[in-house]
Amino acid sequence: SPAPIRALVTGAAGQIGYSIVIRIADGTVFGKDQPVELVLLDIPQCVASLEGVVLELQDCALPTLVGVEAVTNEKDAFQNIDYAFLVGAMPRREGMERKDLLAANVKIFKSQGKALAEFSKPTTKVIVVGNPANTNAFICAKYAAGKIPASNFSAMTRLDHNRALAQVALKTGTTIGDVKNVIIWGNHSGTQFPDVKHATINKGSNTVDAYTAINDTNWIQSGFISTVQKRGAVIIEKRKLSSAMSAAKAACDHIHDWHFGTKPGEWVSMAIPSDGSYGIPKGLIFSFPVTIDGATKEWKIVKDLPLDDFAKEKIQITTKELEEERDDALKACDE
Ligand code: NAX
Repeated sequence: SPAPIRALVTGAAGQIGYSIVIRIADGTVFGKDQPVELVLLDIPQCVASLEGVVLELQDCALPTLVGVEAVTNEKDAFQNIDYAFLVGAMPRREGMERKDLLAANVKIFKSQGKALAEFSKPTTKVIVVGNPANTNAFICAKYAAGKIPASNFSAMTRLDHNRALAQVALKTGTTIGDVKNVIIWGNHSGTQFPDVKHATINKGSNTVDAYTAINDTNWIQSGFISTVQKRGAVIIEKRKLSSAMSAAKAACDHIHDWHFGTKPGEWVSMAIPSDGSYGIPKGLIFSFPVTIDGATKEWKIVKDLPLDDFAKEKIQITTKELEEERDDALKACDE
C-alpha cells in the first residue's frame, strides 16, 4: 500500500474537530486504500478531551488509520505533515471587540505559519477553517513564506458553496447532483457574494443555465444571497451551537478535491491568494471559482467569467472588507 498521508487537525478537541477526524481517518478524504496518520492538536487545557477523541478513533477500528498522535505543542504537531486542517482559533467572547479577536488570531496563525516553515514540507497544503478564516490564512502564509509557497494556503468557503448548491436544488426541485458551478466570491463572512449566474442544472439529459431555470431575479439577488450569508447565524439560533457537521464535511470536500482534482467541467469555491484575476489585489486570500488538477494538485482560478454590474458591486464590497482585515492583521503582527 502507498506511504501514509500525515494529516494535522488543530482544535481537534472542538466540535468541528470531532466531526472531521472520522472522515479523514475512514478514507472519505484520501481514499479507502490510502493509509493515514492523524495528528491532533489542541491547547493543554483540552488534553483530556483530546485523549477521549483518540480512544474513540481506536474504537472505530479503521483499517486506513495507521497512527494517531494527540499533542499540545506546535513542534510535534507540524512535524512532516502533508495536510493541515487549521480549525482551532480564538472564539469570539461576549464583549470582545472585532479588533481584539483579530489580534488574538493573528498571534495564533503567525506562530503556526512559522511552525509550518520550520517543521513541515514545502508541499504541505493548508486549509484554514478557524475564523476570520481568509485573514488567518493570509497571516499563516506570510510567516511560512520562503519555505512553503503561498499557493499551498487556502481558507474554507466550501461550506458556503455547499449551502448555495443546496438552496438552488431546493428552489428548482432538483437534487444536489444536478446543480453545478455556483460560486462564492470573497470573504467567508457576511459580505461574501454567493453567485448563481454561471451555475447549471441537469434536467433529464439536458443541461440548462440555473439563472434561466430559476427565473426569479429577486430571489437570486436577494433571498438566495442573504440565506447563504446568514445560514451560520440561523444554525446557531436553532442549535445553540455553530455549524459543525456541515463545516467538517465541507473541509473534507475541500481537501478531497485538492488531493484528487475537480471533475471535468466543474469548479469549486476556495479562498486562495489572488493572482490579480477579476481585479482582486494580488495576494489577498479571496474566494474564487477554481479547478484543480489531481496529478499536480495545483488549483487554477476560472478566468474571464463575465460579471454584470450587480456582481461587480458585490465583489467590490467583500474585497474592501478583506483589504481592511488584512491591513488590521498586518498592524497586529507588529504589535
Ligand atoms: P470549538 O470552540 O468547538 O473548537 C475549537 C477548538 O480549538 C477548541 O478545542 C480550542 O481549545 C481549540 N484551540 C483554540 N486555540 C487553539 C490553538 N492555538 N491551537 C490549537 N487549538 C486551539 O469551535 P468549532 O465549532 O469547532 O469551530 C472552530 C472554528 O471554525 C471557529 O473559529 C469557527 O468560527 C470556525 N468556523 C468556520 C467556518 C468556515 O466556513 N470557514 C464554518 C464553521 C465554523 O464556524
